[in-house]
Amino acid sequence: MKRFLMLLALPVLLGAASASGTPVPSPANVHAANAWFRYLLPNLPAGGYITLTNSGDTTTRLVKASSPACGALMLHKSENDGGTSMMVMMKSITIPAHGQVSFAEGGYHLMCMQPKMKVGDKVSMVLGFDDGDNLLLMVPVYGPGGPASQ
Ligand SMILES: [Cu+2]
Repeated sequence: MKRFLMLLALPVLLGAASASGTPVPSPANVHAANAWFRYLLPNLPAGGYITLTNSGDTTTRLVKASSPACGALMLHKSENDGGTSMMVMMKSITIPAHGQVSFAEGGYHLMCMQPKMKVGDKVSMVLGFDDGDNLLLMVPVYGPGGPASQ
């Protein structure tokens, strides 16, 4: 219910901000590009990939992610520990001022635990930052081969 309310509230907030005539600071000056989910099977988590660019003068942190198509949506990092590949849950992911962080295989990724999606869908996702800002995205869903296979 909380997630549903947040999605509803976002367009209202954006509308109010632009109506006031003041420039709308994009959330934490963070811009997202090349977001996509890799959907495999209904009972397997779907990986989420994205590039986040911080055009601002201050460091920001991604602290949460949610999507109605995912159940839980977690921040993960793949790590290689002495030849064993494993995933670590991240409390936050830092995006340096004037810096960029790419989520990709073998590194940071989003983990969509109970995917309710299919290849060809676009699903909504909200990224939350440590200053309280949210970024609402529509994310395309691809199969195992990713965007290059489409
Ligand atoms: Cu993971």
